Amino acid sequence: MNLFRSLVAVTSLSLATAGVALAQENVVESQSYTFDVQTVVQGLEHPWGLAFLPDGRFLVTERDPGTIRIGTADGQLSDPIHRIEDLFQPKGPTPMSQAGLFDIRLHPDFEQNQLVYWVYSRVTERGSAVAVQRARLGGMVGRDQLTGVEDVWVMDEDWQNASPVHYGGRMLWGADGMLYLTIGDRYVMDRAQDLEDQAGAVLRMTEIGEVPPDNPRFDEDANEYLFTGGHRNIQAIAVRPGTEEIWAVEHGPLGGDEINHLIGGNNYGWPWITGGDDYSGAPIGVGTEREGMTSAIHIFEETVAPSGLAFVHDEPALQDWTGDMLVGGLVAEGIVRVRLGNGNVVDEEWMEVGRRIRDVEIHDGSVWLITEHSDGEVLRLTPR
Ligand SMILES: [Ca+2]
Ligand SMILES: [Ca+2]
Repeated sequence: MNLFRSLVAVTSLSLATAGVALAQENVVESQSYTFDVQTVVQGLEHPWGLAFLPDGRFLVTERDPGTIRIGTADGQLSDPIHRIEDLFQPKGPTPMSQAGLFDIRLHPDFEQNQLVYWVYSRVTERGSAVAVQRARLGGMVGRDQLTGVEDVWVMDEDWQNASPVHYGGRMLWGADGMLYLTIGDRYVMDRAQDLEDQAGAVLRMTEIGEVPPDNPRFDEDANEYLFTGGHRNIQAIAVRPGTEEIWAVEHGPLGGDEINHLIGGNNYGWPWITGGDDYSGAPIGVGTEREGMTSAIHIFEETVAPSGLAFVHDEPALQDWTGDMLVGGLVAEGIVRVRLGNGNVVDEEWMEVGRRIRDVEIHDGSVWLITEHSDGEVLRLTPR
């Protein structure tokens, strides 16, 4: 069974040794490194978020069943340790639905408090709300449990609706200890420029979902959770190592995926300023600049469909890439490595993996990816 499409950059090799689920070994080539690709676990249902525990195991979310499982580097995968209640799913078959369980991240003080946070689409009377939930991970290895499950934040009723797309759904702990949450425009583009609206934005909140006293000020009607506005749909966000800067890679319209350095109080312009065209082919917006709006640092010429972001930092095995962004791509079916210099992109390298990539992590000298399929996998790319 060849899990990978036949691609120039991916060559099947005969497998000398096989672990529990290391069913296939492949190679991804880049300018600096040749990576061996291991399928660490497979059979996941639309995996969405991947987060490593201090003991080296990982948490992985499955989108539509709304489940959280634990995996190990040697290919073991637990049964679900948790299933989200009140998960929103559209009624009837909706093949394009993006609803379900999204990102998962450990609290910055996880070793002290064992708190895990995740983002999901919660069912409500008005359809669905983006919500952040947390629980404490406890129990013994092999009998892990999430206890004390509670919603720490639920999107205001005014902004809830039943659209099953453009949720955003990534979260991040800032260097300031605040929780940053991305919410897409819910496929109603003008919502991104309504700064009262929690959609089409990045929100900033405390660990218990409250408005921090030092949130940026937009105009007096703006939503008090707003950190940045004017976004289409961000699913790739990270702190740039060695700084407190927050960077995001955003799904644009056709040919308009973009990189932004997020500065609190800024409006990133969607749909007024953007690269690319509407998926219908019609032009959108007024160009790529407008007064009072922040232009993208970079607009990708080809569609990435950016879905996860990790910076390379302090990784001897990936020394040549120190400081670079690794962007996972659904449409790119691989990773795009981006080097920043002087506030611009100075190098861009596309590496084809042959699978729709949903999240990227760097751990233990390897690049770890999850693939977003209904038989999704955790892949480990280790440089030779
Ligand atoms: Ca992750
Ligand atoms: Ca923009």
